[in-house]
Order: sequence, then structure tokens, then C-alpha cells
Amino acid sequence: MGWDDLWVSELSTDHLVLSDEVADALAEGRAVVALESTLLAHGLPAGRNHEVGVRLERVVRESGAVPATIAVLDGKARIGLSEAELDRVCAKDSGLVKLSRRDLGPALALGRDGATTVASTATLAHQAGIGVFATGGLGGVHLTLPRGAAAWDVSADLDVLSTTPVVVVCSGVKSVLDIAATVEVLETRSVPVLGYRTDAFPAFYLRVSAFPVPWRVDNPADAAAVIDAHRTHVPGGAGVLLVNPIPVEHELDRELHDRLLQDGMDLLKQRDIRGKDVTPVLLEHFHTASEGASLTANIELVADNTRVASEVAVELAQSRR
Ligand code: PSU
Ligand code: MN
Repeated sequence: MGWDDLWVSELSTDHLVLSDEVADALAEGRAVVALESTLLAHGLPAGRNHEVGVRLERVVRESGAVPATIAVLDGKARIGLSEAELDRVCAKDSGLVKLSRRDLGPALALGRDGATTVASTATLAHQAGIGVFATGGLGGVHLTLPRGAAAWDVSADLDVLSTTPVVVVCSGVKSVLDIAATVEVLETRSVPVLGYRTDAFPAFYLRVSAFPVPWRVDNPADAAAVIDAHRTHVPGGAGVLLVNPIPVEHELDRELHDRLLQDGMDLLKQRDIRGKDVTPVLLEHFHTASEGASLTANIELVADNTRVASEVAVELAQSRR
């Protein structure tokens, strides 16, 4: 048995399965970037999600890193998907459950299929030895609606980030969330927030929110240096949030955005949508009501975050050599 086999057998367990490509890259200290599956299975419409999954992996490779899309299939956490596995995640009637961190134990034990959110993807990435993860938007504190829908709803993404040493690259949080409260929770939980070429916390479809970021970096090398210092010199296992605004040419028109948001909130109230259904229902409303404009925005921002994450992962890998 060679070194690679040893590494693989140490990392892969009955319930955690690394693809050969990911296992090899990790063993050789090469850059690996984790990608989540909830944004594919529950955030994008079937029919578009597969091409996005393939594109994101290509973006990672073009930046010199190895992609590790993460999902739970047949009760096994898959780190790096085969083509057939990506097909399953993106299938129209895949029936994949949305798995947060709390759902991992049940899904593994009961042999289920599920898509992983930021919380569960970061958990599994860390377990596999992957330190950088790209996504669209982080979950956060939901706006409080009078009675019923989303009356008190704080995403597990925030707590997981405060205890899991993974860098999450995203375009902030969607404006369907309470951005001010989300930023406050990140401060309370001691999660460093770095603006990537921005002084404002981004609002997903829009480049800026009304809230500043505490720190700004302007290139992958500075981002990597901050991440390295945080990991090496600051006790505790908090991750890092690197926020990258949507590319300017894909930003949504503000008026359209505000209208979609208002209607979306009304829809939640009318249909009494709660808990983990809130985000997918709102996303679907945005995509349909904007006739695809928000879908393009969503796809382009995830692709750009994936590029930035890959560049930072390559810097981090180089600085460890
Ligand atoms: N942002 C998107 N699309 C998504 C999500 C976020 O653009 O599909 C998903 C992510 O997986 C995130 C989750 O972790 O929504 C948050 O869900 P909740 O608010 O129920 O924790
Ligand atoms: Mn929630």
C-alpha cells in the first residue's frame, strides 16, 4: 500500500467517501475547493442546475484547484462527485432532502440522499481536510414577520461558521434576510468578515447593503495571509467569511429587486411557509417573477465566488509549501 492509499484509507470511512481526485489532491497538499449541493438541488431549477454544477467545477480547475462538490448519497457523505452522482443531485425528481448539519446523522444512519447546505457542507469539508468553500449566499437571520412565517429563524450556517475552521466565500446574504442582525451575529460569534474589494457587506443580488464590513482585502494573497494568521494565531475554531459582491454587470435593478422582495414576503405570509422551506420558496419566487433575471444573477455570482475561492485556495496551498 502506497502513501496515497494510506491517506485515502485514513480519510475515507464507512460514511465519508472522498473521490480519488480529491483524495490525491489533499494528499499532495494541492488546492481543493468545496462546493455545496443545496444550491444545485434546491436553489436552482432542474434543467439549469446541472450545467451550473459542471461550470463551477470547470471554474475551479481553470484556477488551478480541484473541485469537491459535496452531497449525501445512499447514506454516504460524498466529497467529490462522479458524473453520475452529479446527475442524481440535479435530477428533476431527485427527491433529495435539504440537509443542514443537524440532519447529517439521521441521513447517514438511515441511508438517505440529501443535498448539503453551507452548514453541512462546511462540516463535511472540514472533516475531509478541505479548508476553502465557495457558495452563493450564506444563510442568516430571517426578517421577522408578524406571527407565523419566519417569526424566529436563524440559519445554522452562522453557528457552524463560528465553530468550523473553513473559509466560506459568498456574496453576503440575500436581502430576504435581516442583514443588520446577521452581521451582528457574525460579530458576536467572532467570525472574521473580509470584504473582497469592497467596504460594504454585499446583499447577494445587489453589490452593497447599508452595512460596512470590518475588514477589506484586495487580492488573493492578502486574503490568504489573513486566513493564515487567523487560523494560526487566534485560538478557537471559527471559520472566515470572505464576501465578494456580484459582478457589476450582473447586479439586479434595485427597483425590480425591491418589488420582488416585497411580493416574496407577502407570499411567505399567505402560504405560511416556515423553516427550511423559506429560502427555496423565496428563490423560486424571485426566479419566476423576474423572468429569469435573478437566476442569471444568482448563477453569475456563484461562479465569481468560485473563482475567488479557488484563487485564495491556490495561495494558501502555495504558502504552506
Ligand atoms: N443561497 C443561495 N441558494 C441557496 C442557498 C443559499 O443562493 O440554495 C442555500 C444554502 O445552502 C444555505 C441555505 O446554506 O440556503 C440556508 O438555508 P436556511 O436559511 O434554511 O438555513
Ligand atoms: Mn432556517
